[in-house]
Amino acid sequence: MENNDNKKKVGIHELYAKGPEEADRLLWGRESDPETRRGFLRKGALLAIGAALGAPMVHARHFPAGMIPAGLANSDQPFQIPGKHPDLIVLNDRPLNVETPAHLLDDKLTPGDKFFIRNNGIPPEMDEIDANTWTLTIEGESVSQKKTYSIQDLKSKFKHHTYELVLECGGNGRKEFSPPAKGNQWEVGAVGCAAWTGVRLKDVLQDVGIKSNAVYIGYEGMDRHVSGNPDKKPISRGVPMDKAMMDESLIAWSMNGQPIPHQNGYPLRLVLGGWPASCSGKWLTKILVRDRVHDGAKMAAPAYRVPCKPVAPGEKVKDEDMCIIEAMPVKSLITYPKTGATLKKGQKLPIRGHAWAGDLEVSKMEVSTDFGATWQAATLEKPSNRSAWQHFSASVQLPEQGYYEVWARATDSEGRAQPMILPGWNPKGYLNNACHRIAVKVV
Ligand SMILES: Nc1nc2c(c(=O)[nH]1)N[C@H]1C(S)=C(S)[C@@H](COP(=O)(O)O)O[C@H]1N2
Ligand SMILES: [Mo]
Repeated sequence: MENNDNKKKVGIHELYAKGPEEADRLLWGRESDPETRRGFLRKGALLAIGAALGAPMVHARHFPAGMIPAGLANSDQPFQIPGKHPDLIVLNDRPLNVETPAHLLDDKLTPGDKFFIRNNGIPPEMDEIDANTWTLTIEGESVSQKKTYSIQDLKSKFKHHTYELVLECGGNGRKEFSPPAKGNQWEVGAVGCAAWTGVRLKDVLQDVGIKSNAVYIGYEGMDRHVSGNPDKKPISRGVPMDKAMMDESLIAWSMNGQPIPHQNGYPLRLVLGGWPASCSGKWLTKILVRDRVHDGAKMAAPAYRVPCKPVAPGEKVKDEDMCIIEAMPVKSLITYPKTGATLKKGQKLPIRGHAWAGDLEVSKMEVSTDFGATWQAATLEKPSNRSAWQHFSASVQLPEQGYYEVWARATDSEGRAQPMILPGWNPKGYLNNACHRIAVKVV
């Protein structure tokens, strides 16, 4: 059974928690009549309440100011993010950070409603976004001339490409770090692989004209800093030119043949598969071509960096000894069965999952049911393209009644395998690619 205990409420609940007066001020403003305490909800407030309730409040104009919608009052009500599967796990609601339980990643390509959300700031509201007037500007020290494109320009000027690309948060697996690392306590589900459609970043950069001194690109998006300070960006990261110029590096407007979901960057985002997903800017408005390593928000140490040399758990590391994370390490996930599955003695247990390895290919996949004493080869499919995840499957026989764990281990094309236990502790809790384990019982 799913456990909703760790699911928190959306920001609207916190707003009501400030008391009816504050809620009144923020939601109803002057439009509320103090005599009758009736009034018109502000447009933004209506949307926020609709989002929190999972449906628009039809008779909103009759709803008394200051009253808490009954649909929000029950603290047991599962939190529902519009367009997202109800069983996703909310780790934080301001900013919104939501992970996918492993068994919900069983699809070959992760559907939009199951794709994790990692926000560093406050996304633009849907009613602030107009895909028809949206523009992307390419500028920076290393462009010959600044240039702006509408989404229509991108679609009509450049060849369209579709690639299956893995996005995994650099902090996926942080929960296992000991001593613990601050930040979202991701378990295993800050990862997904979708078919992204757009234009190649390199085609656009070539059209703009790039100077020979270009070393890095950086992005800016339309989201706002949580402080509300308009001069601060929540995040503005990037990648070296080599990664930017790869065939698979996309400026995308579509995910699995649909518009990109709001929380995943609608209407336009960068998709740089295989690297920390923090490089893949959402709500993309600007790309900077830099003559130096990009120095936007969350590029400086210690964000998205690990010690350049291994350190002991808990050790303090100086900023200058922290190096930027590039391609993500080899990893895999068992997506079927779900942990806790039971089967009858004599039944064979089918196992499925995915494996990925940054910009490399996964060359071997194995499973173990005896805590790693012996390993059995799994069937591993080829990737559709570079930086796509690869599906694996196996069938195991469990000898007698009792508790078992299924462990899965991937090895990349350079011979590096996933470790069984947490690899290289680091202060910020990045790059945990330890083997995934699930529990099963034979009864
Ligand atoms: N504009 C913008 N882009 C962003 C972020 C953000 O907060 N704002 N978060 C980054 C991080 S840290 C991750 S892990 C991925 C998450 O992508 P997703 O929310 O679509 O899963 O988006 C990246 N791009
Ligand atoms: Mo991330």
